[in-house]
Amino acid sequence: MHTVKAPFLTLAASLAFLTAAAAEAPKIQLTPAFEKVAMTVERPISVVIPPDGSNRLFLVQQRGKILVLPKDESSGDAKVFLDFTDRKMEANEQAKFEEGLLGLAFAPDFAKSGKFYVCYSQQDLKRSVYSEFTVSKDDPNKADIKSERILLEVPQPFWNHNSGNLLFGPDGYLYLALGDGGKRDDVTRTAQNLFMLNGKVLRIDPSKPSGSRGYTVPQDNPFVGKDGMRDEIWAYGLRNPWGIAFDEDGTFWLADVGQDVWEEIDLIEKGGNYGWSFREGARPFPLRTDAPPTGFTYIEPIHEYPHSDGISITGGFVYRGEKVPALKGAYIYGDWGFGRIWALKYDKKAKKVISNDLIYEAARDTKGKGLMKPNAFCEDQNKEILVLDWGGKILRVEAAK
Ligand SMILES: [Ca+2]
Repeated sequence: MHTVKAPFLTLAASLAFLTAAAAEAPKIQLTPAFEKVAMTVERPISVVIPPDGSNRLFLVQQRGKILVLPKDESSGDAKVFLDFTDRKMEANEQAKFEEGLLGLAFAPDFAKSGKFYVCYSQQDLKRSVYSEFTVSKDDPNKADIKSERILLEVPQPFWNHNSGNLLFGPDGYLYLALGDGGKRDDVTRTAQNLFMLNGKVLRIDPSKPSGSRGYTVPQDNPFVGKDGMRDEIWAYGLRNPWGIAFDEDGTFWLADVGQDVWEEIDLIEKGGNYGWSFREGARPFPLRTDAPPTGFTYIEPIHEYPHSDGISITGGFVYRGEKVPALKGAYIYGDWGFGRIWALKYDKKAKKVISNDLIYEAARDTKGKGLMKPNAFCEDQNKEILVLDWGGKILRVEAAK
C-alpha cells in the first residue's frame, strides 16, 4: 500500500504530477527491417548471431528454414543455412502452432568447431529432439545436414508447451528450456516431477559425450547424485518458457507463459522451483486441488501481469544498446496476444521492480487481437532490439519521433 506524504496537494497539482510521471515513460516506434527477405518469412522464432566475428544474423523460422540475412538490409538475398521443411515436424495443422523448429544456439567455440545446436519436433513418438550439427566445410552459410548428432530426445505428451528455447550461458554450458508437455493444467504432472525433463531448465555440456549420453552433466548441477532426480535439471516448476536470456552480469531471465490468468517473469537460480502447477504467477493455481508435498518451496516471479493486460508473455533481454537511451538497463518483453511491449527495470539488490513502462501498443483487430504479435526479442550486432512479429515481419526498435 502506498503512503501518501503530501496530503495538501491540490487536485490540479496532483494531476500535473501524474501527467509528468506518465510522460517519462519512453515511447518507441517499430521500423521494418529486411523487408524484401521478410516478404517470404513465416513464423520467425529467433535471430541468433554466431560468436565468430562475422556479424551474421541467422533467422530461425518455425516451419524449418534458417536464413542467413543479407549484410545489405535492403537486399532480398538471404541464404538458406538449414532446411528442415521435409522432416515432418508437425502432427497436423493445429500442432503447427507450437511444433516445428524451435531453437538455435551456436557453440561458444563455433569459430573453430563450427558446431551449433537446434531443437525441433518429431512424431511417432511425439518428442523434442536436441541435435548438434556442424557447418559445411565448403560454405560458411550452409549447415552440413549429414553431421547431425542427436544429444537428447524428450517425449512430448501433447503438441503444445514444447518451448525449445536454448542458449549457452556465460559458464559455457548449454541451457535448454522445456515446457510442461502440454494440454492444460499440467495434466501429466511433469513440472514438479524431478524424474522428468519437461517443465524444466536443463544444463549440459554438449562438447563432451559421456557413456551412453551424447553430453556431459556438469558436476555442480543441483540434482547430481540424487536418487530419482535427473541430473540434467537446473531449475523446475515451469509451464512454457518463451524467451530466455542471460544479462551481462549473469542474471538468467525467463518468461513463463501462464494458463488462465497470470503471465510471469522469473530470474532463474540453480535448483530453483518456480511453482507450476501449484502456482500460476505469484498465487496458488486454483485448478490444482491436491496439496503440495511437505517441504514444498518455490521462488516467486519478479513480475506478473493478468490476462486483462495480455494473454501470452514473450520474454526478451536486458537492453544494452545505444539508440534508445531511456531503455538502457531495462528488460524488454511483450505480450504475443495483445501486441504490447514493456520495459521493466529491476533492482537486483533490493529485489524490487523499479518501473514497468508500457512502451508500445499495436493496433488491434475487431476481436481485440494485436495486429503485431511479438514472438521474440533479439539483439542485433550492436545490441539493438529486433522484434520478430509472428506475422513474418522483422522490426527494429527506435525512439519514437
Ligand atoms: Ca511460476
